[in-house]
Amino acid sequence: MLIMQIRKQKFLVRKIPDDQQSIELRVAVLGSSDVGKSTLLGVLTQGEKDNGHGSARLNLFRHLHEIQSGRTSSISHEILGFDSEGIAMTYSTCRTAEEICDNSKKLITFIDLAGHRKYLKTTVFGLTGHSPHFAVLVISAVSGLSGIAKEHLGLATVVDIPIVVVINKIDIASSSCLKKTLLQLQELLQTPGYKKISFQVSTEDDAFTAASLFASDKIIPIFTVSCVTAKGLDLLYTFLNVLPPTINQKDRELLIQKPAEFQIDETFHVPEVGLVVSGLLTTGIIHEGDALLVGPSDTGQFDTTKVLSLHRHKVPSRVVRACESATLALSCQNTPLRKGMVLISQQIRPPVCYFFQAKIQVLFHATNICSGFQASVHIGNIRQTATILGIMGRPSLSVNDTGSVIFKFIQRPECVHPGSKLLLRVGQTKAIGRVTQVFLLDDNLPLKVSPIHH
Ligand SMILES: Nc1nc2c(ncn2[C@@H]2O[C@H](COP(=O)(O)OP(=O)(O)OP(=O)(O)O)[C@@H](O)[C@H]2O)c(=O)[nH]1
Ligand SMILES: [Mg+2]
Repeated sequence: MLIMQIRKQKFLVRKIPDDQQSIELRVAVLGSSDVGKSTLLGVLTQGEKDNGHGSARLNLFRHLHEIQSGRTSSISHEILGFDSEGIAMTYSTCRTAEEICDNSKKLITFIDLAGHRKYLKTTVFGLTGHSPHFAVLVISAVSGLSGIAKEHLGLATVVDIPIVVVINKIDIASSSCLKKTLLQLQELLQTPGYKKISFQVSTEDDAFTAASLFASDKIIPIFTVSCVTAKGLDLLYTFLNVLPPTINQKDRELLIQKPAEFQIDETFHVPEVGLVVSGLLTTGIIHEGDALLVGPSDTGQFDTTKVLSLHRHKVPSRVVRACESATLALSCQNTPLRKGMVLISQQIRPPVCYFFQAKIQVLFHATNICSGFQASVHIGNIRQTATILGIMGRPSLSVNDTGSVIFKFIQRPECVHPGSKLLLRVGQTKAIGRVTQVFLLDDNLPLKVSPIHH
């Protein structure tokens, strides 16, 4: 489906104007299988109700097996816009993604994630690698909070991503069932670890209040909706429309002035187009035609490449600025590309390392974490197994302990910035922290963290 969209766009000549800047919010959608995540996104972005048998989700699927099973397995992106009057720009008000972008002052990119436990790794990558501003946790009013929903909620909380809860399927839930689900959720949010209060949104005024309290990180808003009757969706639209941007224009200008660095989240090979990467531009600005470096390769090298064309929100564009996600077609080069790599301006000396140090806090582990322990480490778009080589000043770490740890990536070097957030995960074991220094591959010199701004 994505390939078809990119192919189709090859024939579109008009591009997003260079000076058009809209607010972009990335929203990850979490929750267990079958609660209606894809359906909710289908209904919000298409502007048409679901039939209760999966009609609304069809546009979001990317693989034939997803259409056949009805189950999301990969990460897909959908856009919803709002014009200057706050009117939702969907595929029912606009014919194309281009029209949605043209007419919108604010664009929301939804990242549809898989609910089934067997895709948990991909879902965690969606939370860490795709850098969402916040997450929507969808729960079915009928079946209530499942184990995996609790796990998703816990993960989003530990990686510090604010959460909005949507209780779906209220059309088929009895009022006692809905009450039970609400109570279950409120009880969970009162347990230690979740320090925020829940706020049920029942009126238009509540939606405004929820947006302002949510922006100052005080509450977890709860919406009750049905994708079949559309009940409650107007309040969700209002909330999404009035939610302020997460970064002010001045801070963003500072990021735009830095040299370009683009995190690669996904790579594709598109027939007739060639090599395509998608991800987030964290700093700087990239124009069509720019020459950049891409890497690191398995040996830590960077290759030169050229940006042949770029798309934002599936629409051809000439420029992408810091804090925007984009899809770039690159000229062929020798290194095979993978997610976790970066595209950087030729002025940058990238912090590539095998070894790095991080201050971590163990959130859950049954016994003690000692030297030699291996786990999957997520740092932004990087996901790789790393070994703990040593813990500073102590032999081991157990639950709730905080310590400074030296890691080594087991497979290949990565580009890691001191100060980056880190999530460590294997089975039930979870730890979070920040990278404090990296040991550069070239000369093994430590690159220390600059003062961290939380
Ligand atoms: N009655 C009713 N059915 C709904 C509603 N929302 C979704 N459904 C149905 O629930 C089923 C599952 O929806 P999906 O959107 O595929 O669920 P999902 O959460 O994306 O599932 P995974 O991709 O496996 O994680 C579909 O048959 C939908 O038609 C709703 O509000 N009411
Ligand atoms: Mg789905």
